[in-house]
Amino acid sequence: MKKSSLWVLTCVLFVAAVCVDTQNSLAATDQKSTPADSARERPNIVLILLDDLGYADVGFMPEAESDIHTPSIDELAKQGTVFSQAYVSHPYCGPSRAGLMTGRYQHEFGSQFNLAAYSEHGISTDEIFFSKVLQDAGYRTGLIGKWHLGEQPQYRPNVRGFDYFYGMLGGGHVYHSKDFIRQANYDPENKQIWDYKIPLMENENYASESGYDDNLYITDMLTDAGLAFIDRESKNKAPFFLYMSYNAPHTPEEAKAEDELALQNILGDRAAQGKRLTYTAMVYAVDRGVKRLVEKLKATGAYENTLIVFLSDNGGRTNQASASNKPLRAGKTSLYEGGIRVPMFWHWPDGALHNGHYGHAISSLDFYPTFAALAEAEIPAGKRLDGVDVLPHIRAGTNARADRPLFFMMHQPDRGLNQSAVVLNNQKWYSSGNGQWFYYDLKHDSSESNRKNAAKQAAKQDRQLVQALYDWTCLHSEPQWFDSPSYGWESAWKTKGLPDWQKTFPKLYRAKHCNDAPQVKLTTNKGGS
Ligand SMILES: [Ca+2]
Repeated sequence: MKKSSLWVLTCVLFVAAVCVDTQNSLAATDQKSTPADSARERPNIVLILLDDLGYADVGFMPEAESDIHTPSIDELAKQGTVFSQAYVSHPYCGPSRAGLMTGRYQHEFGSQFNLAAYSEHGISTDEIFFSKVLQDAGYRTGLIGKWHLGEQPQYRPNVRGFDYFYGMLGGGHVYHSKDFIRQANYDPENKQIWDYKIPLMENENYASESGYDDNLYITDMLTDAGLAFIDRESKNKAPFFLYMSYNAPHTPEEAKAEDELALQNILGDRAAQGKRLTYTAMVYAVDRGVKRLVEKLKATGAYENTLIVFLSDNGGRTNQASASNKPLRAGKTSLYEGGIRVPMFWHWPDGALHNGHYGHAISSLDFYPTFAALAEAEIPAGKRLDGVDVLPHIRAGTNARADRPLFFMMHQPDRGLNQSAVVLNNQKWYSSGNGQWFYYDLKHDSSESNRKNAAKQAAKQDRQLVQALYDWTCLHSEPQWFDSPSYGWESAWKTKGLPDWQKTFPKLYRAKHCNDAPQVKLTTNKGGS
């Protein structure tokens, strides 16, 4: 290993582990994204997060499927910046959202698994969400839709930085109101009830059912709530942050019949069939929602100075043949690109964004420091962050992460394995967790189909990325929960000796690795005041 390369990686890890406090304080308080920003009103931020949307399942992506119809989303993307190498920090819902809201890898605070329905657990309150940082900076904040970061009162949106919440605390919901359990028939003490059917919430109460009938569709209900939020908040001088967390197109696959018909009419022979038609109609319902959100932003005068960010929380589900992540390999719950690389655009007319395509790697971990800088917010003292303020790079088209690898790990207790990957620019190392590591050249092989040839070409120093990934595991905390008890993952974790770094990193493993690494902090950060 060359000394210079080692230094770069040491620096990367050192910055990741220790230096971020200073860096991000500076980013938040002393630096403006451009000098012009200080003269401008702080922008509104609308974050549109879809659930399990495939990489090719929205029209603006380079290899979009022809049976997808998303004209309103595509129009925004065309006027904004499209990202072809945008990552989330985990290949499924809960941990990905934990990374998004905390700006940290979820493994560092024990949130590696989904929260089960009715769980007593939630994301550690030591972790200050960026919603709280924006709220403290004077933003009016709203979450519409899916939360999945803790159902108990101390973990709910209203105490994690959201002035307003409308939606579901758990991991998803059925789509048609005829299938919702009405409040009059709902027993909150009955934990046998499928949580996807329970009444929607508004702040700390169940949402009003006034005007309910059996023909409502949840995607439209969430859009309606988003429109009402924009209506209310655009009247205030304060900027707003609206987190539109649609549960579509996550299962259950339930579309409006008229959306399926509309796609058949519009697309003719190109329209999908069967379950794929249902899925594409669920995405189309979101597109109809985005159209209305844009119209509302325009009608209220908020449009020009609103940053709209659109992405998916993880890759699409290909195992039931509904989603498409073309040309990427695999999908949700995989650390191949199809599980972690997601469709994304940013749109902000007043924001001087780089128009067109941004091809460098970027992560949802970068949102926290970027949004905080935009909001001129103060990041809490001692808050650890794993991302960077990417806005200057998005404007300039430069690489925000040229020397900052992205780490990925998905524990699979039932198999006793840690599926693992590390990406730096176009270099990627991947292991299913059995100790074998494969190199992929993502620039020429984004579908990760050529591991053998690529492995021969891989420069020896690239293996240092696996070392960096191994070093990162020193920051991990034990999982605080293990998804549904019915999976048996907690006992499997123990009986199979996870995390078992020796199995994942056989060539690098040292029993005392973490204890003798000076840059390592094993304690959870307290996150300031
Ligand atoms: Ca998801």
